[in-house]
Amino acid sequence: MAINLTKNQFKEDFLNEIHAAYATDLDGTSAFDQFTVLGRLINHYNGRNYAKTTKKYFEEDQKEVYYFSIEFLPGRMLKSNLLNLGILNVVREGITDLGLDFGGIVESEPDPGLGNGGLGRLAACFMDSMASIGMAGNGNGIRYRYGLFKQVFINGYQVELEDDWLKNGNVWEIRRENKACLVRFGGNVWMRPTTNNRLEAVYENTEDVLAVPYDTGMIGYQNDVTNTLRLWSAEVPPAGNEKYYTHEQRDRISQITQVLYPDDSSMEGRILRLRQEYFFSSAGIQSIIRFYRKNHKTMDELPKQVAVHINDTHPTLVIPEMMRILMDECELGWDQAWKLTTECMSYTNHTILQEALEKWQIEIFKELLPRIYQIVEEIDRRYREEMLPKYGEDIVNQTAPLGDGQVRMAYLAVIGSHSVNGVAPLHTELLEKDVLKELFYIYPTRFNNKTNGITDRRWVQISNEPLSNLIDSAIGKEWRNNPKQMELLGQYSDDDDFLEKFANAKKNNKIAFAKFVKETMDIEIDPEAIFDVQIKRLHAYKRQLLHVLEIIREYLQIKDNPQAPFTKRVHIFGAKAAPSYFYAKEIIKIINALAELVNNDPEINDKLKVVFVPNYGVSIAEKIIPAADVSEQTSTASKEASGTSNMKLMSNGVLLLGTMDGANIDIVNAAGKSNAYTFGLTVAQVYNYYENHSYRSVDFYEQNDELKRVLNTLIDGTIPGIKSEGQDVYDALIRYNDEYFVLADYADYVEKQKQISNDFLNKKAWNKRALANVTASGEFSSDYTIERYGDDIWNVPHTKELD
Ligand code: DL6
Repeated sequence: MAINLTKNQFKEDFLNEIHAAYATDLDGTSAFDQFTVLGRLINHYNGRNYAKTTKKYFEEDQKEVYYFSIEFLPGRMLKSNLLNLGILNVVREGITDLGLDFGGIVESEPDPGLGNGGLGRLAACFMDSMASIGMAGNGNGIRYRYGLFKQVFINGYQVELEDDWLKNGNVWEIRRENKACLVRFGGNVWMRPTTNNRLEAVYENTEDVLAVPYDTGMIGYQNDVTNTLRLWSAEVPPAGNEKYYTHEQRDRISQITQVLYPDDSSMEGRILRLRQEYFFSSAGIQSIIRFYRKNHKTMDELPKQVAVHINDTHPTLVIPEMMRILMDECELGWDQAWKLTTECMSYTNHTILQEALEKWQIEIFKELLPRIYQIVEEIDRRYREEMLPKYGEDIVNQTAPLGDGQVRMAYLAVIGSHSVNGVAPLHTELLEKDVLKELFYIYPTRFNNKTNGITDRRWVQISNEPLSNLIDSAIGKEWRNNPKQMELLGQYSDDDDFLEKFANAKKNNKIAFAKFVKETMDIEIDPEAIFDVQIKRLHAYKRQLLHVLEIIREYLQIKDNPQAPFTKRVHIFGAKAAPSYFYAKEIIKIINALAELVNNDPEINDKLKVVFVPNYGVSIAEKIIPAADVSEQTSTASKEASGTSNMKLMSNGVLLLGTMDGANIDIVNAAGKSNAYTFGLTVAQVYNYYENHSYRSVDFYEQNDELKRVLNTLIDGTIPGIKSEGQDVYDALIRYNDEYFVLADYADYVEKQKQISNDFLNKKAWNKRALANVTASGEFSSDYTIERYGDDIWNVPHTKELD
């Protein structure tokens, strides 16, 4: 239910809260103060519901999901909380009545940078969906003091600045010091016989870290449910603990929750990452077991009450940690502990890239986590003992948790879980046939697919109000509860009047984005142009380079023939590169150098523009997506597990330009092939190249004059802003045989880009195809994804009926 609040009541509450918080009248407050007061009011309005939800789960002894993720990327929460409480309009009107700027207040909220990309945003969509479909679900992660990093461009280069997002506090979180626990690192551990014939773990010289939880309410969509996202902060244990902490140790402890993904190119960085992973895994499992024991005398019911989800390999240590607690603290034997643990655990794989399947050197692991290592060793020993007679040495050596001097996290996650899923049908198939094929052979029934999803509440209702209002006026509001109802828009596909309104909504979004670009980047862009968007992490496999080559091609085309007709384009990028990923940073520099060249060439004028919006994150995405016309999803076939920006763009009426990879395939199937542009090698062709070692990028270079000319601009001074970057990319593509088949896909990609330029001119046909994408987008709502996780993996019910 929406909260019952009148505008006048709200205004009175707001003014009272301003006085209480700041002891001043409105005119003495900043936009951030006003935001904080709104946040406090929301907490006040929702506090009882939040408490009620928690109590209900406890009293009814409900099974709960604990979603462990190293990233959560929730975005700003003010508007989403207001929307979910059903008071967005009342509050906005009240704020405006008071003469304040609602938009400015929204913008003053820091955007928590607690994630890097799709992985973290998916976790945030899942939190929103769990609460909104009435599922008892908790998030468990790390409260990074500085998050990822703030990206700025200096002379076109990415520079990483500290993102001090917590400097003015965080109105949404509740510090729960009474629920803190200790996490132990290092030292020695030995097993001492006890009087009741057991072995007890004795720890010596450990470094103990206090894990303090900060809880944030995840408010469900107008259903009185509020779940919890629990983020842990590392602190020095309070005085009174018998241990003395040196300055160095104190520093090391606070480092644990300083930044997301510390640079792992050094040993020190790798150790820190492992500390982070164990820290939040241990703290989370300790708090789950502590809570369970309040209601239960034995541990037998644990899997009936608790589902622990391992989001990618980072939280895999929940498996040995749960074993540790069940054996060392709850005094269970190995077999029972293992049975309970595997029944609780489930794992999602999010990548097929070998480099992203985490492995830890045994030496480091053992020293940092001696007791956990003993348990992993025993898991490994028992796995080998059981599987060797059945599957033989080769398969067992390839799949055991320990091998090549490393702890192999993905294998440990599969072996210790009852369910393993990929995130799109193709991805799951590749896990089964390739990446994890031996484990699939051993555990065929464990594997399943759960296609990703996104929440339309943030990605349409909040970020695209013009479109949302139009949908309401056409098919009513039920789609807001049941996104599949967007199918009803199909009836308007030939309705000129509706298509015009639909086009107007897009145009208004484009005008708003153009204004933002002008104000923040001082670049003038024409809302009539095609807004061609690529927003995602910068990675070679995602092939932002194809897009770069297309910009160069278009640039040369205009320069060759300035008077020829040209469909105007704005190429829009948003992307961060990992700080130690040199090649990705070179690509950023090239894009910025191209922007400099193209945007300032009077002959190009406004035919072509390049906009690389710095510091890409949720809030920037909310501005770009509603304004987009073309969604570039150009990964090499087989490499993108799913992609989710493709789904967000789809539900905002954007036509996909993509390879048949990840969830692009499902989007094209849903929207219809004629409503998307697909190009490039198929997965079979890519694998064929691998198997026969037959790819020669230089052949593509030699055989395509246009491609040759475009590539040569990287090294011939055409783009004055670049130096070695151009040469490095050129070498990677030609001398080092183009790992991701950019040149093989170039011609087809360009062909589709030309079609786009042509098709865009027929406005009506374009709008009709854009609408077909919105109409078909409902099935990619994360509400349905979460429903499937609940039914098939977690066995946790939800209260809301979905279509
Ligand atoms: O499942 C969420 C998201 C997928 O949509 C992306 O395709 C995938 O790249 C991403 N995976 C990761 C993990 N590491 N890597 N690489 O971020 O997950």
